[in-house]
This record gives sequence, C-alpha cells and structure tokens, in this order.
Amino acid sequence: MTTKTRPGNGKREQADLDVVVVGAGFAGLYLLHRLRGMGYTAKIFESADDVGGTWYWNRYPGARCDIQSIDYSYSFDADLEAEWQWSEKYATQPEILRYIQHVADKFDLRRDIEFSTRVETAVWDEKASVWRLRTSQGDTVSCRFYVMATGCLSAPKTLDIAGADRFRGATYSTSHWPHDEVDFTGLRVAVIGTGSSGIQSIPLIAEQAAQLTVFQRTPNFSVPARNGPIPARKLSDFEAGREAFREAARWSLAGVTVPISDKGAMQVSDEERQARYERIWEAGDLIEAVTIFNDIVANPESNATFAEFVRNKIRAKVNDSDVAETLCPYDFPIGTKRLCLDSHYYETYNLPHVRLVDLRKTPITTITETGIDSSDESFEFDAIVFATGFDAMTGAIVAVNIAGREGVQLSDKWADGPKTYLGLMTAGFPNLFMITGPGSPSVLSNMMVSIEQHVDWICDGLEHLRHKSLDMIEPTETAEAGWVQYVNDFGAITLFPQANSWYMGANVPGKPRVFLPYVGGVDVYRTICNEVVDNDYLGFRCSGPGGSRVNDGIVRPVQPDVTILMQIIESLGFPPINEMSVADARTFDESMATERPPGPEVGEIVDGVLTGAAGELAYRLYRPASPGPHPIVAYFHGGGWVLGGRDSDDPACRELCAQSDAIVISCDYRHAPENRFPAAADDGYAAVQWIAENAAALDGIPRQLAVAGWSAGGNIAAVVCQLARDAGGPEINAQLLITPVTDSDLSRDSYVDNADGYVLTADLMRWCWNHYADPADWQNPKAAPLRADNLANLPPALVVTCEFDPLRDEGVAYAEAMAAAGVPVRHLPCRGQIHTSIMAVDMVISSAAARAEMANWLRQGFRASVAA
Ligand code: N01
Repeated sequence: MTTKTRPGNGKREQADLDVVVVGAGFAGLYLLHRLRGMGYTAKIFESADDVGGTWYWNRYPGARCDIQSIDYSYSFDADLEAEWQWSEKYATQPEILRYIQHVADKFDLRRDIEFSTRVETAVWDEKASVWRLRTSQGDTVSCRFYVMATGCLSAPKTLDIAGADRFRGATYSTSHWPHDEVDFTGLRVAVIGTGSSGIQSIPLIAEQAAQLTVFQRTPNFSVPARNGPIPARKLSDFEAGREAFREAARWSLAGVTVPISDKGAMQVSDEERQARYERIWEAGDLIEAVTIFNDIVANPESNATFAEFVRNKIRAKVNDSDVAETLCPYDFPIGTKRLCLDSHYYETYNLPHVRLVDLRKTPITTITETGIDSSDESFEFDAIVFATGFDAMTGAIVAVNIAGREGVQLSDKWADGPKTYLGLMTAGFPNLFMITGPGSPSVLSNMMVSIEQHVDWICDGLEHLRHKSLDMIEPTETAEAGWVQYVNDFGAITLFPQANSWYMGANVPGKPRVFLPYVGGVDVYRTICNEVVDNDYLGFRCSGPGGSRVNDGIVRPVQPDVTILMQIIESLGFPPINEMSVADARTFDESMATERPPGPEVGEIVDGVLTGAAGELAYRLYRPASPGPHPIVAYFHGGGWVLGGRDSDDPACRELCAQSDAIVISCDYRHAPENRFPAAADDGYAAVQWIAENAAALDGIPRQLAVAGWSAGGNIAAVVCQLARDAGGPEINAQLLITPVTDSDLSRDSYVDNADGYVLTADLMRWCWNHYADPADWQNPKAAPLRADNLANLPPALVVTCEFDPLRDEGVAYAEAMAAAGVPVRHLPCRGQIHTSIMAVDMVISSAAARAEMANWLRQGFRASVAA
C-alpha cells in the first residue's frame, strides 16, 4: 500500500485509511459499521478466516455465553433486533456465531475485513502523525486512528505445564477448538482446568468419553445455568419496549437489568438470607447472584454466607463426600473469580467413569508421551483437553508490537500493569483506542453494552475532532495516572484483590498483579465518560490543523466510596445545616447518628460524669476487651463546637478503642452558642485534668494519657495540649488531631477550592465560628491554636488532613509549625477523602486504613513512652 500527501496540507501526510481496526468480533464489527456510516475509510484486520472473534475460536463442547441471550446482543439496530430470535436463555456458541455472521451479512461488513491477517507491528510516526502498520501478510498500511478491538479473553495463556509438547495422543485447547467435530467416544480423556471453559465442557465430554479424569488445581464456584427457553418475563419485558429495555441496561450496574438489593447480607435475618440465596440458586443468572445483596463482593462476612451456601449445594449434589469437599472452593471470596454457570457440572462427578484429581495434593510433575504423571500416579490418556485460560485483558493488546511516541513500546510502558485513561486510550500513544480495555468495566459487565458504549464514545470523539479540524487525541499523563489510581482504589474497596484470578493477572506467571477491570459499574462509568466529553474532553490533549490544546485534569479524584457517600447525602435532599436553626441542626445531626453501622464491639462501654470547668460533664468510656489497666485517650467529638456528642462519634470511639487497645473517654463539652468561647476549650482542659487525676480509678495507667479529637474536637485537643504545657500539667503523651480546626483564616486555598460540594462547606465553618466566638476572639490561640506564639514542647502529634476539606491547609500549617518548633510530628494526608468520610466507620472502606494508622500510632506512642 502506498501513502499519499494530503492535498492543501504540506505538513501532515494523508494516511491510507482513516481508521484501522484489529479484530472482527462484536466490537470490531460494530465499529466498522459506525465508521462507514460516518464516511470514514476503515478496514478490519482479523487473524481468523471469518468473523466472530472469541466466538469463532471457542468452539468447545458446551460453549455458551453466561449472559442471557437477549441481553448479549446488539442494540444499535432496531431491524436487527426485530428479525433475530434467540432459541435459548443462554445461546450456544454456534448460535452466537450464526448471529455474528448474520450481522456481517446484513451490513455487508466482510468487504472491509482482511481475514487471515494479523497486525504484527504498529508504529506511531510522529512527524506524519499517522500509525504505520505491518501485517502478517507483509503489507504495510498507514492510518490516522488505530483501534484494538481484540477482546478481553482472546490471547490464550501460554501452557506452563512441563512436557506439554511430548504427548503423542490428541491435544485440544478450549480456546482454539477444531472446526470439525471432535468425538471422544470410547476414549480416555483428561481435562486440565476447571474455570468456565472446563466447567462447561466437562459434562459433555463425560457423555462421550470412556474415562474422564479432571485435573483440578483450584475449585471454582458454579451455579446452575438452568438453561431452557428464554424466560417469559424477560422476553415480554423486551418485547414490550426494546429501546427502554436497552436504555435501562445501559444505565445499570453490569449492563443487565436485574434488581439490585439495597441491603447487605448481614442486614437481614438468617431465614431471609437463606431464602434469597435459594431464589437465586433457582434463577440461574450470575449477575443476579452477585447483586442479591449489595455487599457480596465487598463485605467478607456477607461473602462467607453466600460461599457456604454454594458449598452446601455442592455437598448435596456430589455423592462422594471427599470428592465434594475437593470441589468446594475455600481460598477466595465467592464472586472474586468469575462465577461459573453450569449444566450438571457437579453431578458429573457422580458418574462411575469420571474421576477428579486434586492437583493441590498431587501436582502434575510432567506430561508424558502417553499421559500425565502426577506426584503419586501415572495416568494414560488418548486425549488431553487444556482448559487453562487466557492472558486476559492485556495479552491480545501487547501481542502486537505497538510503539508510540519516541518509539516507546506499549509492552514496556505496561510492564508494571496497564495504564490507561478510561480503559480507552493510553498516554504516549496518540490516536490509539482500545475497546473494553483494561480500566473499563469490560469483563465485569455485559460485554455487548460495554462494547457499544466504547464504540459510540470513540466515534463521537472522532466527530468532535473532525468538527474542530483536529486529528490527534491523546490522554495527558495526569489524567491517566488519576484514572489508574481511581480504578485501583475502586478495586481496593472490594474483595476482588484477594483472589488469584485473571482479573488480577494472577493466572499468568510473571504478570504484574494489578486489578485490571473497572468495578464501579457501567452506569457510573458511562456517566464519567460523558462527563469527560461535557468538560471539553477533560484529560485529553488534542491537536491538528485547527490548533492544539491541553485540557489537563483528573476526572475522579475523590475516593469511590466517598463519592457514593456524598451522593447518598445529596440524595436525601436536606437543606444546608448553616441555613438551619441551631435546634433543627442538632435534631438533624442526631437523626443522622441513628442510621449507620454501630462500629466494632469493645470490652465495655460505661457512661459517667466528670468535672468540667463550670460543672459536671457527661462522658462515655470505652474499655478494650483485653485485661487492664490500659492507657487512656481523652477524645473530643466533632460538630463545630455547636453540634455532636457522645453518640455522634460513637462508632469512631469504639474503633479507636478496639484498635489502639486503650481506654477511650469521649468527653462532652459545653456547646455554643449557649456557651461561647472559651467554654469548650476550658471544659476540654478540665476534662483532661479530671481524667489524669482519676486514671487509676478508671483502671487506666497513670501518666499514659493521650488526647484526640476530630474537627472542632481536634481543635479542643490541640488547645488542651497548649494549656497543659503552659500550666505545667497534666502530662500528655500524644495528641491525635483529626482534620482539626487550627485557625480562623477562612481564605486559605483549601477553603477556596473545597468551599462547596464536600459536605463540610466554607459557609458551614463560618456558621460554626460565628456561633462559637466573637470575631475579636478568632485570633486567640485558645480558639486558633496555630496562632500561638510558642508551639514548642507540645506532645508528639499526628495530624490527619483530608484532601477535599476546607480545613486541610490549616491542618498542614499546624503540623509544619509544630515541627518547626521541634515537636515530633507526623502528618497523615488522606488522598481522596473529605472531612466526614475519614470518620465514617464501616461506611467508607477507603478511610479505614488511615484510622488503623491513627490507632497504631497511639499504640506505639504509648509503648514508646513506657520504654522511655
Ligand atoms: O479460564 P480460567 P477459562 N496446571 O482462567 C487451570 C470467560 N468464559 O477459559 O485457577 C493446572 O477461568 C486454572 O487453575 P488455577 C469467563 O469470563 C466465559 O475457563 O490457575 N491447572 C483454572 O482452573 C471466564 O472466567 C464463558 O489454579 C491450570 C483453569 O485452568 C474466562 O473466560 C465460557 C494450569 C483456567 O480457568 C476464562 O475462563 C468460557 C496449570 N499449569 C470462558 N494453568 C462463558 O461465557 C491453568 N490452570 C460461559
């Protein structure tokens, strides 16, 4: 193929094609159709000799989709939808392939597909601003845009079993099954691998084989598919309004409309939990299985109940109890490896000619000319079936030698794990798109919905460029790093990272262990992708004859579970607290405290009364379960000196007690506006004096005393340390200041940047300050401890700040000022957290590590003070 120079543009070369697409599966075909419709010249290169992608190759017996047929089909063409009828709930591979072939025929797609041709190298030519490709046929072709539509599960994992090439009998791979029918009748057959492919094929191979031996390394969870006719309800929903049905799927969690529970598994009675599990066992739908409760893949306790339910089903189905136990998975949470859907898989092990070999007990030592040797037995076989899986999500992409700017190889850039922006593009590789790439919902969704969304997004992007006379688009490094972080953060608040799954790259030796897909759901993901566009392609740099521009930024800098918390709060539609009367604000604040998880158990909780600066004050004491005596932490609640109390911070105090192994005494203090400055500070100091004097009576360790507080409570804790220093006691070992108020300057950057939108607003802080103190007192170090002349000789401090908090900068300033005065200070900045999320025990998982660190710091501080 030749290259031409674009008329009227001496600088940029006219490419042979506007777009080259790799892969003629569902993604490539729809993309080709769209591109043609938009008037682009486009071609697909496909290594197979026909369309189909994964459904072309995976022809093993029993191969079916595990998403229901109606959902797993294109939505872009009403005629196509109307004319195609699926015959079963879960279509077989041949039927799906017929559907894809029908689509190729209907839209006359084959004429722009070069079959039996691989793209071997793709090199970005910076000067000409084109991609230069070389194919397995020796052709070269240039294109402006290059799209990898190569599928997530298309590159088979390299066989990592010794002697695999020695076997003289027939070998088969589920992922590259012969086109001619394979007949196992009368044969001794081995199957290695018990993932979805193994679990689907084993019952059918067993029907033919004289002997079937299954080599299992890791058992998997599988639920019955209950295949049959398309469920009547689903069919009628679909027929009643196809577009509405599709639109609902596009805005659903997994690209399939199933009811999503708003309850966690532990929030219902044992009977209801069991009943729900039984219901989904009958339903035969893997999306429903993991959404029957909203925390199956997030809460270990909930997960364990479902896992045990499935294990009991396995035990009930398999006659031999040892075999049943071998089939029971224990070493990963259910749902964190793709749940399998089967037809009579477990029952197959009741057949007399089927045997299960547990490779955990007797690993394969080698494959031989005639069979398989395990550590304690030699097996003879006529045929071996490898169902050993894929180099998922990245394998097919890096299989092409892709070189971006300055010749950087994509495989090198991704050596420590894939880095993408939105799973669609990667920095340094302009005009290279991936469909359902790593960092997008892809394999955690109905692929058809995700494919269509990506194709549409890419096509809209190309239109945008054309409209603006631009021809180059690429994510910025900042945007990409932010997205990679966000995808990891989302993975980290689930149980997925606990499994050695292909989602984690853990099935391929040497592959970096990184959570590959985006777990936040297709609905949230679609919102984000749209937001990027609406914000003028946030995170992208674009250039071309129409100019160049960079719109740098991070699309989701807040932790995913914090965002969910903020959305819940927003959805409640309450007016801002600072627009409420104090009485209403307190009622509201108290009502919020009743609707949350209680926090962990502690040894004992006792309410009592201590002596404040102007009378008695209530306190709540949390005692660890371990034998006393214990060090004591005097804790001051948040609430802007106006709101809050022992109840508001109760879960946080329980957790602090349980994790620090110290007594935590949550002390009341007089509230403003009834008792204005310095009442709260004076009460705080008096409370600490009282605690110090009564430490032994409280079964605390005398002189093992720390102060802690959150927000305005952090302000009181900081002030108490200064007062104690100046008054010569009591001795305080440590101060834990959690997002503390330390100053009255409301003009710092963090006040401006986070003035609104992160629950604690600048207006609310102003409301608190106004209630607490006269402006004349705002500079007083007893109100604004940062303003103290002397910050030396204060107790060692841990200052916790949150990224999206108006109080962030004053916390940082206080930490720096104390450090400059010689105080041992640790600053713990909490990325992606807001003022309230840091204390949301059992609601915000992403802040748990920070709280554990605070408790640990206290624990170590107490230990160090004992040693000293
Ligand atoms: O692959 P897998 P798969 N020695 O990786 C074992 C989709 N899919 O092709 O877990 C011994 O799940 C390996 O053991 P272990 C679906 O998303 C969908 O079955 O590594 N054993 C495991 O048991 C699915 O999740 C459908 O210890 C070895 C098995 O091989 C994904 O594709 C159908 C081994 C591989 O399981 C992948 O499924 C089919 C070794 N050296 C696939 N190496 C449907 O739509 C690997 N194993 C229904």
